[in-house]
Amino acid sequence: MTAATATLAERIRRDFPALDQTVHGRPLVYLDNAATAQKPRAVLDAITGYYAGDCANIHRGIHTLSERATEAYEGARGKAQRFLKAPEAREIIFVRGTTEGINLVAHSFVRPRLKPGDEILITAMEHHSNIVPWQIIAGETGASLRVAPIDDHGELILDRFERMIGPRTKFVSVTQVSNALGTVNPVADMVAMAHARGVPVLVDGAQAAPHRKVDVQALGCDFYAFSGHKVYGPTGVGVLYGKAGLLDAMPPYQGGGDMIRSVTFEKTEFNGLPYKFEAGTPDIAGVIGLGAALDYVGKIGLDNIAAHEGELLRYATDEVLKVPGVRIIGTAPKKEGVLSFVVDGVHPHDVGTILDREGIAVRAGHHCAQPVMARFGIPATARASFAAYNTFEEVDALVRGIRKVKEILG
Ligand code: C6P
Repeated sequence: MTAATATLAERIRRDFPALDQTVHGRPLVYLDNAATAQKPRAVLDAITGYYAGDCANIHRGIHTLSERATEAYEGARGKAQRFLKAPEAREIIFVRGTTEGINLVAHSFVRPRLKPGDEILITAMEHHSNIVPWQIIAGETGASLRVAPIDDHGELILDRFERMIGPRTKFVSVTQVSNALGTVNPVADMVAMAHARGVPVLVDGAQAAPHRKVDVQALGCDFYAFSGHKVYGPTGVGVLYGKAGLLDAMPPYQGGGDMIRSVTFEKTEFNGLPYKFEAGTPDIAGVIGLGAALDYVGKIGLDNIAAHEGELLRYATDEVLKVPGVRIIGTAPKKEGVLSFVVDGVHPHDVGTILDREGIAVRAGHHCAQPVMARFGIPATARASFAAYNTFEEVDALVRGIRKVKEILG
């Protein structure tokens, strides 16, 4: 631990009202950040500010409140563009979250290109959101889903992945960071491998965007999706980045208001980017809150966040492994933010329940990654996941909690 990183967590904790509470009489230790992160006051204020002062629909009215709301909403698009280093603001589509971003690409971009015998390639560490949409469109078109394997550490077997990209591969969709294992994938290399064979790639950034700088141009990916609520923003809002040329050529995902230029009963002319993909009144407050969250993260600095969380993960890994009978699931050399573990003879749900009695919030279950659990031959894990505001003392509390689990049930 360095003084600088300790100061970072301690300084910013005060920005998060939810952290300042007790649970079952103990100070809350919130280690379920991969599920959703807590929100800083700046985000809560931005949401309240919209509802209290600027509440109006966007892109429609010429009145002042509507103009203010539109400005804040479109301002957030610019923030998301800079956050991802996307070349153009119109390449940023506001969606409900990573899940909707992936579904949009599956249905508007990939499905129309599929014919029987075609393949979509994913990896064995994907979240259900990056499996099920592909299964659905494969089932509808006679295409199939191929899965690149991972090794016993939870690391992608890269040469197997590369060899699986063949003439039938029409699309590759991969996670940058595994939510169940913490593995960081070499996505820039994976994109290059796919592009060398002319195959477009979507990167699921749900667990990466909160923890590291993302540069979609450096990654070279065609699409990138992340969720606002894991980046200290509100639930119900996220971002899909797509290369303008691809988005332009895609049909809309949904029809409705705002995504049209003109409508008659005979014909509709669609709006341009990004509005073609934002049918209906969006989550205006959510988008504005997301903009505030990206500002907040930018102020702290993703490099500082990454350095702090890296130290927390190393410390937690060392300390948890000192407890006899605890096994870490996911031991790839490059990991981020996530410590999944099992305690010999104790069901992970019981681990989660006992930790909760100690005020410690972890997730226990399959983490919406059942195939990962199957790969490791376990039904579930307990998962501690870190954010910028977590401290080394909280890791100590987690380790004490695990020892208590062992005392009670081990
Ligand atoms: N993982 C977790 O506890 P949504 O639900 O659309 O915001 O994000 C879906 C998603 C997609 N990909 C990855 C890698 C994810 O981790 C998630 C969400 C949470 O691990 C909730 S299941």
